[in-house]
Amino acid sequence: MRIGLVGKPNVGKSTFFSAATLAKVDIANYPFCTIEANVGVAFIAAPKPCPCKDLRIRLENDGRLEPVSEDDPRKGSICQPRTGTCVGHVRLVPTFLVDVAGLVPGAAEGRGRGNAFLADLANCDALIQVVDAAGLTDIEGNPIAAVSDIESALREETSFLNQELDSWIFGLLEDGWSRGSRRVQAEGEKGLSTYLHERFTGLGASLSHVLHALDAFRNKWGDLETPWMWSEEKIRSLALFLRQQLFPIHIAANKADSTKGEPWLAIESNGLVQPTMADMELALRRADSGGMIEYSPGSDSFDIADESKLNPAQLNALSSMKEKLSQSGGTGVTNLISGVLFGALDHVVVYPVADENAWKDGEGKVLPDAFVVPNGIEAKALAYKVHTDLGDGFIRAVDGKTRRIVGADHECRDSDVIKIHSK
Ligand SMILES: Nc1nc2c(ncn2[C@@H]2O[C@H](COP(=O)(O)OP(=O)(O)OP(=O)(O)O)[C@@H](O)[C@H]2O)c(=O)[nH]1
Ligand SMILES: [Mg+2]
Repeated sequence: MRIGLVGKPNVGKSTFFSAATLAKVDIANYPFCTIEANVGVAFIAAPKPCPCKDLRIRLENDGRLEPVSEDDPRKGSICQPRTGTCVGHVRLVPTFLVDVAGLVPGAAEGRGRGNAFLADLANCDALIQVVDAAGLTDIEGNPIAAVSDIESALREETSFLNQELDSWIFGLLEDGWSRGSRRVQAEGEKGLSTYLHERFTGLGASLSHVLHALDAFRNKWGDLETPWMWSEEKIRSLALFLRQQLFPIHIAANKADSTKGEPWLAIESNGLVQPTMADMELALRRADSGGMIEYSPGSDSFDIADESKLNPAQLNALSSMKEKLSQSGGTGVTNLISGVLFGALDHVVVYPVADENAWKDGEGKVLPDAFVVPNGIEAKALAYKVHTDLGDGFIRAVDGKTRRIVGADHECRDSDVIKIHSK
């Protein structure tokens, strides 16, 4: 999973990126050795408890495990994650975050990083546009006193990314239009969907994206016949419907600590809209890493470790952060990422194991792997995610919770434990 952060300069993309990818020391030991400079890993809590909770209950009932002790640093978790951590059965799973700098008007016409910028966006599974909801910067990112009409500024800012994407998609459509039209002449409507699917697979288009876009288009324009006669306006409108399918854009209405009212309510978006306080998230995570406070990302509060070690200025800063945090129900940073991943993208966490009874891998590690996959992924497709050989040699799978033998088309659900048998 790869989530791209995009937005005009100075809105707080890098702050959001650093805050979300700042891992505590004990989770920094992850095996992504070579990642690009602007790519980081954010650890996000799985929506459901780690199955090590069920395993613990089973072992305790069998008298093979003592109940959790008061001072257990892992608060009962007994899994051994290869990546991320699990404390109190809250399993943290990795997701890639990309800081995609370089949003300038005219990218589709080649301005700034031009098509390279747009191609970076297309490589992401989802996009979060960071906007400055406090209106402290102009459209080029220069600091200003505060815009007079923040609502319309925000609408303009968010529609401008959409327009860039629309023009880019329109360019790609126009480019091959006569070929696409010929296929409609030969094959009818199906020719159009097949053509669009092929044309846009590079941008992550599935056939279902294309069919949804064509449905919306049909609602507006009626039939889909004679595309060789379509006006530019009509083709641009198809580009828009395709963009809505291919690039839902989620909004981080950042600097929410300094806004007047709730200007993000004015934003029109086909994705999530979440007020965020990226620099507070960064400060809290740093203070937590430094041992000054105890803060878990996503929480609306934190505990000060030892007040006697802090000076009055530090105590003041912490108490004002605490107030803002409880007012807004958290900084919004992890909530947004988790909302995109598990809500909007409808992904779930599945735990492949080699032993369906003990829930261990071949080396005896308990529930070492947690895969973030589309909800309902079929067992065989899951096998391919684990290893190509496992997919190629797939025979059957076993649901670790029910111990039922299931076939290649068995749909996996959130927090399932799956054993795959393969040749
Ligand atoms: N008040 C407030 N300021 C913030 C917040 N997040 C970031 N900032 C400030 O906004 C400024 C820009 O932050 P960056 O993270 O560098 O912004 P950017 O979008 O990466 O900017 P470019 O890399 O130039 O495109 C910095 O001064 C941050 O401290 C926030 O939640 N609230
Ligand atoms: Mg930056």
